[in-house]
Amino acid sequence: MADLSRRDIGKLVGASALVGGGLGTPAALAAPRDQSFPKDFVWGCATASYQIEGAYREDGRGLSNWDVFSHTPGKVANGDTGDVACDSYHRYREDNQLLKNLGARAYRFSIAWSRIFPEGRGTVNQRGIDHYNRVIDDLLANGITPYVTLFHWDLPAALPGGWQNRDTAYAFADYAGLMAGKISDRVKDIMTINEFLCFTDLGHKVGTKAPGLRLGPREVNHVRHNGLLAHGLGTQAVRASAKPGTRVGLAENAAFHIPVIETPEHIAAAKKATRDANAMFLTAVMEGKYPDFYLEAEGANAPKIQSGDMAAIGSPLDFVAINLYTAPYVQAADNKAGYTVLPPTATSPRMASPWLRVTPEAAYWGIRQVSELWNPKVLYVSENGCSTDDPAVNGMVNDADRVMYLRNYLGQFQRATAEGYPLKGYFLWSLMDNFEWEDGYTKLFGIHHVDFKTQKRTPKLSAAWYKEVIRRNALV
Ligand code: GBH
Repeated sequence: MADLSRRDIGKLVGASALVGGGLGTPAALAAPRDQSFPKDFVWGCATASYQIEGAYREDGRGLSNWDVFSHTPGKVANGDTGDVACDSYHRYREDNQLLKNLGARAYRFSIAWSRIFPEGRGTVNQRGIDHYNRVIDDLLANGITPYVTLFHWDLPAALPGGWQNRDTAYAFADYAGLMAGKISDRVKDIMTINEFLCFTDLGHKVGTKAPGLRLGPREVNHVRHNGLLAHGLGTQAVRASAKPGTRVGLAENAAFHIPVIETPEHIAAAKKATRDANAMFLTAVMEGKYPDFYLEAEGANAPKIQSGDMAAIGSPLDFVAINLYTAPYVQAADNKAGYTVLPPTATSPRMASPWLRVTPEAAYWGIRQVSELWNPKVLYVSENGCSTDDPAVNGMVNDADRVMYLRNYLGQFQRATAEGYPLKGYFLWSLMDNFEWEDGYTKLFGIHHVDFKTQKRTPKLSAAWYKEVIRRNALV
């Protein structure tokens, strides 16, 4: 339908150009393209515990691997830590008001596992549970729906061997089951795990994230498998202990690919590239097995799979949530894989974080590829946003670059909804400037500026823009 009307507009524009010599505005051209989102689209913002909470030794919280990592000299820019961060542990009411002022319907935040189980497993710290109950109750009192992530990288430091130890997956399941039992009377959407690649590969192979190791391929594959197993056992545990009607999913930064030209051969090549690139993560979760090509390529280094593992990992999900930032272009090719991934060039536009290339079409193709490959019932964008350098101009934080970025990505998400893909909501990363992992406070993703000396929050230009998008339920 949308295509037809666009074609009609094209005809009209062509005709009027012939007749009118290009002067004046044809009526069809003046009519704005419908850029609205589906009714009941869930507009929200996202954060994560270690990046915003601070209060790292308060109310019985145990240390996490990110406390250890950020306190190790040389690991994080400027020696920054999350000891205080945005102090949201104490200021959550104020943060919830920021959401309310935006008109946001939902908030995605994560629970710090080590506040609940200071030792990772065993003794429960009731004060940790009380804290999140207060956060949830305050959100609900303000008409904001909580979406809770159970693990966003802050692993209890006390767990022996961390993710190298298979037992950590079982510890996660205990924690997931406990929390689901405590919050599912009020929280209906639970995400097990955020982004496998970051705590597996970047933590254990590249070493830029906690715990900062550089292990060999066999050990890395075991870490990946333990991460997937945690998701699978965690999903089962949530289902076993949550109130009926609780929905379970995960938040994954799947690797997507943009076809260089929108023709059937490049579209098919890009889709295959996406299934291949996620073989050890989302593909395994959605298909309940590692693709054969992956196991063959890894050979003796392939993960050791025990009976029941893949059934747990492939547990059916109620929704799939995608953290979507950037993706490369892909071209069909006459080689074994059937495609070539095009490397970015020196002039590829990027935001403040060097890895964050501006590729808005990734938004549309990401949603379409997940839908076509695995047909999930419901999709969310659990994160999308960017880092910018935000000078204050006339008392306003000028992040027009962020508005440019968001407008372009949202346009592509809108296309996906208009074509009928089941995208039900969008969580902007991030509600406010926060601790950006190994970049510390040098890369800022917030639509609210945070003065880390005074903890004052100030809406940026992008917050005003996002508020208007939410108000209209349409791209502005
Ligand atoms: C998300 O990860 C995280 O969930 C969130 O906590 C974070 O604050 C946000 O994005 C912004 O970064 O130079 O090759 O090591 C985003 C996906 C994938 C982005 C890994 C950084 C490292 C690139 N991340 N990537 S590399």
